[in-house]
Amino acid sequence: MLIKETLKDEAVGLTVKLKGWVYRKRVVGGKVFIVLRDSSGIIQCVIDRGNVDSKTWINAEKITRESSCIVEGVVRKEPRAPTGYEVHVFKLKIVGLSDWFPIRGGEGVDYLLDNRHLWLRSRKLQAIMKIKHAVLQAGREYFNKNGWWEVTPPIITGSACESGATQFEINYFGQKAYLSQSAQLYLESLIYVLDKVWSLTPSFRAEKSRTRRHLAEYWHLEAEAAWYGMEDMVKITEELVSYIVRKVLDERIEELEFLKRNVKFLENAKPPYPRIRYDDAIEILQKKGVDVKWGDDLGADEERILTQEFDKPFFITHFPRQIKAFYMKLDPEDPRFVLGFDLLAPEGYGEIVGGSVRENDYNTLLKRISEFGLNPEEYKWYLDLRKYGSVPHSGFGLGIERTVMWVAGLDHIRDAIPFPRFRERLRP
Ligand code: NSS
Repeated sequence: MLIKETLKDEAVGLTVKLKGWVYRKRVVGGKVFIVLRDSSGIIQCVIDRGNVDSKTWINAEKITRESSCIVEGVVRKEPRAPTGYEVHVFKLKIVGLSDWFPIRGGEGVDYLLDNRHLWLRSRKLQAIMKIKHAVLQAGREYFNKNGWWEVTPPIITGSACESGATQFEINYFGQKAYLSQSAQLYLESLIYVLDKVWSLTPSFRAEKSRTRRHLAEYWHLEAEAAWYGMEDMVKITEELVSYIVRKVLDERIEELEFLKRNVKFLENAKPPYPRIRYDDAIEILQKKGVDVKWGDDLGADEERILTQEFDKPFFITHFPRQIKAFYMKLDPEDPRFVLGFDLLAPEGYGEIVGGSVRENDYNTLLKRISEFGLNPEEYKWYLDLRKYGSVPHSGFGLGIERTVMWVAGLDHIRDAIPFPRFRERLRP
């Protein structure tokens, strides 16, 4: 039986057997109070010396925080208990007696990261992991319901997708290879077989600086479709994101409340999302006195300022070609720009999705590869796709942890993943 099943009036009077861990312990007179936790919740358990056999009483006195145990008792209503109900215990069995638990409350960020394998047990991280579960399920569901094929691109790659500066190089049987930054190039090959494809994979970025929104390893939800133009893909993006938000609101409201998340902006995240061009973004920033000029890339600070203008997610489109990747299609109406789009989450969060129309002309793509100083040899296979039945197409990538960070209202991306990877931190 799970704890949450005992937290209701119908359970009162029932004899239950619960398996879990000691979240808190208190001894008052002849009674031991344990707050027991499992994946579903917490409940107070009372062991009264006068009502239990000596073995259970010895166990109650001995048991420590984070010990695993099996409790048997009767459920009672108790308004003073943390979750309104408690178990009057008649039997307590210790399964794994815990050493003195090194996390007591009030520890600093680095200490908690060093003890991440234990800190995961906190109710905060538990709530976030449940929200992440809903985000992942929603992504799956959205694509499945709408006729997209799930595919499994490789993680070890021979051709970079995004900036060379953030590539993790690996030794592949004596050859240079990379950990994937994005499945995109492979998804592009797969649309020739399946029209509309998506994947969920880890992506790797050797980000040199430590920021609140960059991980070295993150989960990437990507989609790619033949025949789709800019407008089509922007639409899919807003449908997907609003579907994710809706599912989290429907299924994980308790966790959002536990995290004290103000859900006003989430409730508001229904399509259509506003669209501005890069040029408009620069103008807004300059009007607000930000020191940016046309052609600058928009960083976290600029994005945060832009988000103040919107009360829901919004798109920035049509970026200058030199600040975006080689594969983006040049705008036929003005080739200084690419047909690319970013989706920014409100409330200061900023970019959660990056997408574009892809260059589908062989010669233009070859030129762009050279323009970016990349080696056409590495991209021969990718260029082939423009030789054998080339097709207009587009796609995007959504950062799962960036999305969780926004939806759950976190101030740092590290808590959106159980074991965050940064430069200078590899264990646990
Ligand atoms: O670099 S992106 O903006 N775009 C791509 O990788 C495309 N090749 C995706 C595609 O079109 N299939 O990354 C996409 C998203 C971005 O919007 C973030 O939400 C997330 O991936 N992202 C990250 N999350 C966490 N940490 C890091 N370092 C990171 N980099 C990107």
